[in-house]
Amino acid sequence: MGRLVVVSNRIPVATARVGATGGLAVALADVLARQDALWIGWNGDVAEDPDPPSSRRMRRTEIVGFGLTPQMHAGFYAGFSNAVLWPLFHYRLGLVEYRREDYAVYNEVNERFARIVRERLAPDDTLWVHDYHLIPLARILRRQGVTNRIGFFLHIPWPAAEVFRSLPVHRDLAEALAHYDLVGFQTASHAHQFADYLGSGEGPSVEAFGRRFEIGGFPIGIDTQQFAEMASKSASGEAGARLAESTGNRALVIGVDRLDHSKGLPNRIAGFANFLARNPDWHGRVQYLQIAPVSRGEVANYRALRRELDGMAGRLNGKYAEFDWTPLRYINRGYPRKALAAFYRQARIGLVTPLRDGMNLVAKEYVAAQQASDPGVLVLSEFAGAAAELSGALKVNPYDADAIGDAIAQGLAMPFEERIARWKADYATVEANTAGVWARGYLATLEAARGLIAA
Ligand code: GDG
Repeated sequence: MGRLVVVSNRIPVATARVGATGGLAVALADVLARQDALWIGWNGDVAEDPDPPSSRRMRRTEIVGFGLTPQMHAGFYAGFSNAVLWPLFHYRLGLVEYRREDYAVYNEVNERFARIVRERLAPDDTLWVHDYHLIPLARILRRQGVTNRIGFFLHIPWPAAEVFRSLPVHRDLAEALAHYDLVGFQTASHAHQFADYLGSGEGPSVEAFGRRFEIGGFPIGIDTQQFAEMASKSASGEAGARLAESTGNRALVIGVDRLDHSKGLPNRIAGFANFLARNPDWHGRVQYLQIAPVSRGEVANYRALRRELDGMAGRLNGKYAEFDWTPLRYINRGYPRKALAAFYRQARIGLVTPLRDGMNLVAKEYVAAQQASDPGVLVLSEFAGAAAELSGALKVNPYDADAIGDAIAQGLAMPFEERIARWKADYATVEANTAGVWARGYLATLEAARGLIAA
């Protein structure tokens, strides 16, 4: 059996104790434990004379990382990936900053990825390419004669056809995707929107640009059991105990998100303000903790978002705080996973209201972390991929601050039996559809995909 070759923008970050952290490393842990693998990606280094590829081992996986020049980083990462594809695919067209030169650099950096992959590829290896940074990779490899099975998984949403068409290079990018054997999305609805753009019929097998390939929805999960155990064990740990002490008898509402435009943070703070305005009886009895570690600080409009949120948080507390109560604790720092798990478990309400999200793992982590005998309530955006699976959550339109305020009030007042019933349904889903199930399901489909060239 050949190796699994994972290609992603970033390679996992090594830490002394846990081996690797980072969403994808956690999601792939199960399949990486079962077979020899190679993982190729950017190591985070940006320099005029960047790091050449170098390799280290993480158990059965060889990890090859390399650096980028400032010019590559600007065009490929900050430019086309995060100032065009990310906002466009999350329906934030006003934030798109398209430049033809950035698309050229995006393709050049993909050529560099392809070179590094090809130098290490064996004939029976299976490639699994991750996310919007690397859409052109298979096309480059195919042009160089690579015939290996190649799969792609998009972690972010695929937009409606009309929205995708607003991208000047939409056709070229879609054509690039046709060079994979399997193009996976988080939900059936994203796959459907891609098929709609292609005009190719529903799938799973589609024909476009003279090629036949497969598409499908593969909802990503978490390691539910492990997360639940971590939440239960760390509940009485130092961070959990400190939070409990400082919260006292107040009902905790929690949000955990990278500081990102897609996460709907301004709308969420407006929703909480709305809840306070309409529910004076809750003043002094509720505590909203919003953890929002800064991300992509190098992209200009992320700095503007940060300023906006600083202002909103300050105004909310200025208006409602008392000498002994701060309604919102807004924090731009990250915490260890263990601490997060303990925090989720204490929260009566998990607030997950992205404007749009591929999946949203925080929603699943919140469900996994709850105490079975006294679970909290998940308030979830109907535009997160997770909404298709988590039928027990209170669904909200994240653009509607009134609805967010209402859902917080409803969640806080929810009768015990209803809380249990909703949580049970969601826990069963999250327990059945783990990260391991996702990865194995995707790879089995890729294995079976024919990937025949149509013409
Ligand atoms: C993309 C897609 C899709 C957050 N703050 C801290 C921290 N986190 C962890 C969370 C969670 C992860 O980061 C965030 O995952 P999400 O799924 O919520 O969102 P994205 O980062 O946007 O991920 C998304 C995902 O890819 C997977 O396919 O679900 O739709 O956008 O695990 O817990 N972790 C720690 N400290 C923090 O302060 N340790």
